[in-house]
Amino acid sequence: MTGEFVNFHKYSNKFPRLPFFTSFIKSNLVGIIFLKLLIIYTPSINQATANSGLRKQHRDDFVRATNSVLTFAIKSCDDLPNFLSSRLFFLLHRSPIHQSSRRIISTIMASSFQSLFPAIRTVTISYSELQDRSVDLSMKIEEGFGRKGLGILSVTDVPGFPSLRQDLLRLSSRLAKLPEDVKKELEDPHSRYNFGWSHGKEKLESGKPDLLKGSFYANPILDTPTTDTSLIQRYPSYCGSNIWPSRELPELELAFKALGKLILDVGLMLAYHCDQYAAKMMKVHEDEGLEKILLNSRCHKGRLLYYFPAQQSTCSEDTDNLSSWCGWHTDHGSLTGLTCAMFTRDGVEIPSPDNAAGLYIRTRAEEIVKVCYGENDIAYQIGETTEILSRGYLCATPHCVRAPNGKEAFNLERSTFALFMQPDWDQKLNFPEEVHIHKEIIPTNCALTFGEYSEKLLDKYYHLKS
Ligand SMILES: O=C(O)CCC(=O)C(=O)O
Ligand SMILES: [Fe+2]
Repeated sequence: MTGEFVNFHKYSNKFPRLPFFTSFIKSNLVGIIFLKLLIIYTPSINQATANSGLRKQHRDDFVRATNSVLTFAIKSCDDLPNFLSSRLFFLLHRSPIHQSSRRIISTIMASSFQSLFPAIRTVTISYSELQDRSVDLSMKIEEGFGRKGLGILSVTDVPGFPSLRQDLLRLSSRLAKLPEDVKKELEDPHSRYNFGWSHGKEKLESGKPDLLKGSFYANPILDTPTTDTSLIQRYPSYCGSNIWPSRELPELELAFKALGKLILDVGLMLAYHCDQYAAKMMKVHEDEGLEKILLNSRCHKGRLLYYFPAQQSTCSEDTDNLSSWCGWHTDHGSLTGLTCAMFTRDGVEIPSPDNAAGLYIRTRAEEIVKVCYGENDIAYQIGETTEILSRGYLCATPHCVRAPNGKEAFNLERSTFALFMQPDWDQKLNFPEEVHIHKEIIPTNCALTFGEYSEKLLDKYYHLKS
């Protein structure tokens, strides 16, 4: 899914904007009508072609050709904002609509209509509602995580959260600016850089090393989840030990653990309500609910992220792209907690200078939206493992991060924190008979542990095993 999306973006960039075509459309009633007809009817024509009795080769050629005209026309006229945006939104919600047209429309909206993205507020649940186990929050869970939901929700008014967020996020640039030899000491190649400092070790969508951001990973709950050397050897990214810069940045450990623990505690409350929601549709075994799985886990992982200022990043190729700071992906574990990012310039906190920069998600309706939530809210997203175990009633959310553009981007840094809550490496996962993601690695009638499942996933998709 992600790959297709990225390829399309490259493909759509090949279409030039021809000034004469733009002025023809804008100054001429016939041009406007032509564009309207093109936008309204291309998806329907493509859908009809896909369902027709033509040979597959011909159907594909035809759809490709009409999509090319549509792409070209929209790219030529991307400053006809109101008409286009409302029309595109309408189309995105139209059903049926040919998949490729849907992708084109949402991608073009995302890449060309910078000021026109729908900026959507997350579904919110207050901390006091969440705390009450007798309240039925199914509607909100469905709106946030359900099959037709937005894909993200946030928890408001969490006591103590604002100061813990600030305390930790302020340390990220100090960590990133430590001398190179100090950061090298904080690296852990054995865990594939899944503990301690990691910079340039992960890959961008282009396949180049990701130098745009630095990450610091640690388990906020357990410094040493196990001393069993065979387990550490087998599951180094879960069973390894934390590495703290105790001399150079001693404040980091406390701040990281305090924030990570709070996001986990709130995540557990949310997990209880997710289980209540899922139980309305399917049988949730007492020991296999999300809350129990997270409660029993020894391998939750925090990630403190620092996005370097633009002129320091060595990769300029991706800067015009929607996923220019962090590529499209779905998180692999159970539930991810996210802070609202902090923007700084020369270490001084500033409001985000570019509204288009930040977290984007692809909703269940295949629409790309910029998500907004309060500075003091904790946002949560479902990971793939929960999507599989809940038979798709709780859906994982594709997301990416867009870098700021233009003058405002100069010297701008972004810091944020993610807590990846995931099952214990020893947790037996009883997969449903029908799974719709990662089918190839999930055996039927056989339970795998989360550790085994993750190994298979790495072998199959990431070819990272040494
Ligand atoms: O930087 C962000 O806001 C999101 C980071 C993220 O998605 C991740 O670390 O998995
Ligand atoms: Fe993520």
